[in-house]
Amino acid sequence: MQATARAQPNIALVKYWGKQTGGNNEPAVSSLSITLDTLWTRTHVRFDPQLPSDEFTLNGARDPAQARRVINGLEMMRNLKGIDTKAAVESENNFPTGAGLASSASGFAALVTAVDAALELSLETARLSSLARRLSGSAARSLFGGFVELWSLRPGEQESAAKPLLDAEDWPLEVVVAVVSEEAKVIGSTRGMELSRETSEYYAQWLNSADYDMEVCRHAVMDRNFEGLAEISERSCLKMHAVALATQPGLIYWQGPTIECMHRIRQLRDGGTPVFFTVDAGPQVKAVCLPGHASAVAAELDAVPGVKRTLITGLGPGARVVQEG
Ligand code: 2P0
Repeated sequence: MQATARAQPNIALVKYWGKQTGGNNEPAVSSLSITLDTLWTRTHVRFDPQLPSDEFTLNGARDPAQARRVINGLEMMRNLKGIDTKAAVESENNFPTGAGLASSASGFAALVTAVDAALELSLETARLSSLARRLSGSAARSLFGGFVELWSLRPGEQESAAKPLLDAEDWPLEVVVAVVSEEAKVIGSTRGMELSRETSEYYAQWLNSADYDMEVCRHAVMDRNFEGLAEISERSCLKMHAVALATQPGLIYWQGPTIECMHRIRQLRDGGTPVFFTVDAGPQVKAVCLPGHASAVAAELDAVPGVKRTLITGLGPGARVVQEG
């Protein structure tokens, strides 16, 4: 009744921003992401009849903010098994939570994978992706490695799940994360998306153009067309921020150095370096580049005033059970 799993965070190139209103945390738009390599969450789950209630620690400390969603995940999967046994969940990130890397994505992907093994449910990866999506939309994508698609619900489907598009080894892009600020964001993604749906004048156009962006992006990936990928990824990112900026109150996730990094990356690309930017619901900038260019890009971004440090990673595998304790 115990197991350990590892999962990596992912970065969306076509962004998820907005949920459907029917519940179940169904995304209102499709998204396409890359799963990272050297950054991971490791989660150990132990079901124990002696435990009076579920327990959750992150990096050795209780984390009440995340515990609610962890317990929701345990409940969903206990129901599938038809048991009521409580669990102790110990989770550890090898990357800083303030680095703007979605730790909820790797965290909930690792959780459902570990619980599946501990309860011997043997669910398909697509089913685990769907369960992870209910806990956090981006977590659905970290069940798979490399390039991953998460299409919003199609007519006739009950639940959306991510699916793999291309393995990491087949196009081993590199990612440089420029850390600009480690302060917590004022309005988190979940609330931000809700406010955008309710108030942003650009929200309807955002929904209408999402499937087209997905098609353009998936073709760029399948063709290993870096120029095409750069163009659609930056466009999706900037459109998502336009929707956020037009929300009431305006959601300004960028700091000054965020914009400086975006300009620097465009200058580098104009100068022949194969690199593009993407920015999520926070100030950090992620620079995606062709293999062999990450060190030079990191040096450039480290030199931008206001950048605190950079992290370099490649693309990696999906969530999996590991033997270590
Ligand atoms: C993404 N983000 O596609 C987008 C881009 C942030 C900006 O997925 O409410 O933590 O838990 O489903 O997954 C962050 O949102 O939101 C996110 P919930 P989640 O990566």
